[in-house]
Amino acid sequence: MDNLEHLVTEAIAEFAKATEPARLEEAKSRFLGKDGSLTALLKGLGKLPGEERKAAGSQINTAKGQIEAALAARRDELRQAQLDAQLAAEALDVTLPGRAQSRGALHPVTRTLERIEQLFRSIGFDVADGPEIETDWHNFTALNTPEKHPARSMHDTFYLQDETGKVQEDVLLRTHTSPVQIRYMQAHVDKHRHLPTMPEIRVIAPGRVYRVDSDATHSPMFHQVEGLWVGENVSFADLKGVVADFLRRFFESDDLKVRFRPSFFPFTEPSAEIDVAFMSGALEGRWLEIAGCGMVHPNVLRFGGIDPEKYTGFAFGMGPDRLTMLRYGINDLRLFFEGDLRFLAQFQ
Ligand code: 2NM
Repeated sequence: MDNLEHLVTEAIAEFAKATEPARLEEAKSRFLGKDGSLTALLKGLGKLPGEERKAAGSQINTAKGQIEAALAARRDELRQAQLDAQLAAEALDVTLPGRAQSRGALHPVTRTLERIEQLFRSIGFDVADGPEIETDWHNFTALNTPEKHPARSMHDTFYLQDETGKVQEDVLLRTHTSPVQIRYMQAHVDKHRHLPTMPEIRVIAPGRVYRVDSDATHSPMFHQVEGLWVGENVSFADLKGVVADFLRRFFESDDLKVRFRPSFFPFTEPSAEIDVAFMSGALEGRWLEIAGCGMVHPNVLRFGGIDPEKYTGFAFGMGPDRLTMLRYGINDLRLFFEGDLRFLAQFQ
């Protein structure tokens, strides 16, 4: 039967054309299904005379077997192809180099702050902090800053608003860490009120401070470290010794030149600016303004609860941001606060 052979060839070709299992099953039903070509031939057998029917039946069954074998083979092929595609899609190249774990590091200003804290702790200073949202009293009044002082204007100080958006004259972002010193003095006095003489106060207050100012050398948020030493007979000579020793240790330079230049602050009297000059390196011989200091004003001691007739003290304030810029040769303060990893990753 010629057309049987033809049918088998056709089925094999149709199966080969099916590239998806669903198409293959459609092709299958065209040949082997209820209304399929081969099924039609089998149904036609009944019309044939006995002898012929037997021979034709056997030939049709042979063809059916060939078609079924071709179908099974094509099913296997498609299953294998599907598996190959999946394996290719999910391929994992175990020979690729691993992804390097990038190492975190402390912010350069944090490193400076930790270094400053460590150096002051080594000479017996406590490290204190306090709120960044302060009252006008702690930030200005207690620091002997008069009502009409320019620092108190909205031009220089960030004031907070209430729920209705109205400026609260009394609540602000601290402009220096001095209010921490006021709070520390009050707590210290209270803690030792049962003693005949108050133990000395030695404390530094590092932290964030805020001023309305923004350019390459000023950020609206920056850092300060202020120090305070109060006791009986604490003098300006003590101040000079402590500060000069600290700066030489901080910059790891025994021959660092340190000079005190008369100046003015409302909270100290007398007051001075502190300049340093390096004896080597890129900045050799140039005087750099690095900190301010002075003997704590009697009014400030009184606001802290301390009798200025019995005790004296010195205080100083410096900018760790600027110290960090000097230490690493950075020329734009804003780099510290932009969070750009290309900058920060250089301090690992
Ligand atoms: C400075 C300069 C001079 C200072 C004063 C006080 C306090 F609270 F004790 F009065 N703390 N820090 C001070 C003195 C800060 O910064 C440039």
